[in-house]
Amino acid sequence: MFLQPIDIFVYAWLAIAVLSAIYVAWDQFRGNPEPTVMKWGFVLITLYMGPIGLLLYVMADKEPAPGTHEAFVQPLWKQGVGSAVHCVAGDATGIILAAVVVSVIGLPMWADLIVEYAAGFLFGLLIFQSLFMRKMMGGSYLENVRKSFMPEFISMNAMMAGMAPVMVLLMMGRDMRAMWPGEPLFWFVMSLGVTAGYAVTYPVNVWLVSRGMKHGLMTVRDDAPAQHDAPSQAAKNASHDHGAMASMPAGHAMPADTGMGDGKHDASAGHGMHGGGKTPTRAQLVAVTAFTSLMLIAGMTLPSAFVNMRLSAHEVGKLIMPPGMITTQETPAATMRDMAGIDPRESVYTAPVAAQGDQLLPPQIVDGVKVFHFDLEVIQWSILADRPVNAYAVNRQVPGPRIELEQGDHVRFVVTNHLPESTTLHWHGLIVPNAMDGPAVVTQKPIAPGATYTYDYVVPQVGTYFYHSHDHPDRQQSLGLYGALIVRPTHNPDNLKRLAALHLPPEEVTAAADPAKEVKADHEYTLLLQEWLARDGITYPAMNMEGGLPNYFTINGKAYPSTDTVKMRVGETIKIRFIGSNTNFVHPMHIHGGPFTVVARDGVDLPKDAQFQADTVNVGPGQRYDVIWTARKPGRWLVHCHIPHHTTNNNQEQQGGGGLMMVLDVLDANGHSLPMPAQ
Ligand SMILES: [Cu+2]
Repeated sequence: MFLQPIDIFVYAWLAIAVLSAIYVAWDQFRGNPEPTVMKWGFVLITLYMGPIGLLLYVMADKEPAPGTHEAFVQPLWKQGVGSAVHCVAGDATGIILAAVVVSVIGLPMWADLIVEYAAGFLFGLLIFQSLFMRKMMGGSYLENVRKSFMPEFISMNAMMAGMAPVMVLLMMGRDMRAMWPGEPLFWFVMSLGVTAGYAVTYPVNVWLVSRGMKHGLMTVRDDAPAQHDAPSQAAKNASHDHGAMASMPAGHAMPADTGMGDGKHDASAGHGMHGGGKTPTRAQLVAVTAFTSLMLIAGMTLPSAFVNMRLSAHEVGKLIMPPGMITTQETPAATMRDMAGIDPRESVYTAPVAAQGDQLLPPQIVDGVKVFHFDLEVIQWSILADRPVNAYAVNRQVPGPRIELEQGDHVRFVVTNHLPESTTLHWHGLIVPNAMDGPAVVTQKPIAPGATYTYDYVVPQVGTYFYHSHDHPDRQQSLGLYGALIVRPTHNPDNLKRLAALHLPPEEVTAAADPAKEVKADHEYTLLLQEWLARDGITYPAMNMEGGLPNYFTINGKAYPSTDTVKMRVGETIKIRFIGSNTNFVHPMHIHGGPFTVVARDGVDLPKDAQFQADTVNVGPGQRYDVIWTARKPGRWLVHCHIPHHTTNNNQEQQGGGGLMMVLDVLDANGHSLPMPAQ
């Protein structure tokens, strides 16, 4: 599944790597005249480095015409390629195996690097260099381990110096899918890391070959007679030469005093040494060893200046962080999990583009109790016709369903958590028993993924309220977990009985409880606000922190021009309930066409003499304002936030605005909208 733009390239790269490796394997074993260990070396590095491995093979090693391999591989730069190939093939195999194991076990990144270095070095030395090369070098296994130690150490240090920072910075940077071996991005980053390691160790290998301390490329030809019954390219090549033959490109014997050769072997033993006799001086060897060691230390430690090396794939693996988020060596895993985008693969439902949030949810009546079932899920939701987002939704809508109750109702909310993280719900502004209030950890155990929790209480007050997540609300409420809760006064005797049983102070419960005093209007509209951060197909929780700033804004889950239009007639009134379900910004909500009357604040009706006229109210997070607006003249009258950035969609205007903007369409005397102005 393509989650990020880079994924297309990742898949293409990995496919090319596999195809290239298949080609190299086919071509090598079909008849490229060289030792089996080098054949495998090229196959492995092509698998790891993809087209770059293929390029190296074709340009430096693949016999261009029968019988020409000896001369073709002679140049020092090609010998360096061969030497670096068998270093990288061995070391990288160890490093990659270690990286997989370490990710699965969940070791922190710093330990990851150490284990990878050790595995790479040991794999390279004990298996690839010594065991595989033994055939060509002769001597006992232990002898080969001893002789290979210094060149392997120098070469591995350079390799890891290039590979470590690439792995660390790309794995832990932003798209931490790269930390998990189950993700293709992990393998792509490994591929880049190996390539960087190869690039850094290549010049070192050229030097090692030139000083006779490492093997370069060599030619080995089969001595079997041509197989006439099964003529293959290999057989044809073999028939070209005379008997078993491994040629040294430069024709030099291995110098005995490098510790790499003992001089007993003739050319047929397969030494591919270059620049024979020019053994390094002790000073040169010390200088190169010291320099590559310093490179290694730099490669292993400098990345820790930018990322938190104490984190493991278990803690942050697979997270995708918002662009622009500042992560440092101290950024905790919890911070990253809080700010990470929703993995679109978690989505269980795609809402139709036209789907609306804030839809009235009728209760089930069970023994006189109003029962509501809330299912919390990850869904795909459209805030604009062409802007899908992922959201944490209640009953597959954003905002969650609107709950309309009467004062004194006994309600039961059965909340089932299908989200990938724990959650709770809080009944904002209502006087409920503490255990029903919702703050995670403080008043209740968070509802674990898959678990159900029932909130059960009697509704004490009248007015405009809302519910929202109270477990990591900076993340969950910002991702859509909230909805309106409207309570109306009632004469129902059962309700009044339950209210009396609450023994609440009368001024809290009865101030607006008289249905005769309810402030009514011809129309009613509930307006819930939210900020969004959606980039490159990933939705992040918008927040006031580096990288978390929003680029979309919605009224009832939709950005203008997808917001509702309310049609009215001149003289009619509308009661707008502004609900501060927004989490990070104060939105000065303004209505065109004349002032409105503020009749309630935070659910509490204002006494007549305390009501006031205004044309803008600052709807801060958590606040509610009920206002009555009268349609004075025909026309399209805007309701909008007065921070102009909040009336754009990703900083663009569409049809005259965006985001927190909607239209009150006051029809003319004939019941028609005014014509749109000529554009
Ligand atoms: Cu605003």
